[in-house]
Amino acid sequence: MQKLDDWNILDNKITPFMIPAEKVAHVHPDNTLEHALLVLIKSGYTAIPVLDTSFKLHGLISKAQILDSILGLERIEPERLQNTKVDGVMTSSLACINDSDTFERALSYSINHPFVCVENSDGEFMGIITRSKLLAYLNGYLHESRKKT
Ligand code: 2BA
Repeated sequence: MQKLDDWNILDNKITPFMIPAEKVAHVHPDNTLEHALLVLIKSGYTAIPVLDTSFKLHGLISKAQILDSILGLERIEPERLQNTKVDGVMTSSLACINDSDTFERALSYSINHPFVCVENSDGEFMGIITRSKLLAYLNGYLHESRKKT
């Protein structure tokens, strides 16, 4: 079998794998946790990006973070859902790459992140690249390469 060093796949641009911003479920930093939880439940996703009205990326919000934030000492306090904003609970630690970055960079980030956010050179959010899209492409590429050897 060929050595991975010989393959060009790692240098491929990432934009063909990107889910564009308009198809990415997201919430705003000043939305309530109640709204964020509704979006998360309706979309079916575990975590989604937090974007402002200019499509600038602020962080990520997950179902687990929201549930953790309404845990009281002795009971769950659902009233906090209406009184707390997304930016008080979201994490700003996330994986983000530039739209000119390579497949290799996206793949390396996706080891620890189910999705990687993509920004352009002006810092605008362009979309996300999911681990499953990268793995599906890599899987197809490896099968094709094996057939040729
Ligand atoms: P999770 O929500 O934890 O989803 C893990 C995997 O479960 C997804 O992997 C997908 O294979 C499946 N899945 C979950 N919800 C789904 C749904 N509503 N429709 C179809 N499949 C669903 P990936 O597709 O690799 O996505 C990785 C992560 O990227 C997701 O993690 C989610 O956090 C985020 N994500 C994916 N597509 C998104 C979108 N359109 N908007 C916002 N976030 C998205």
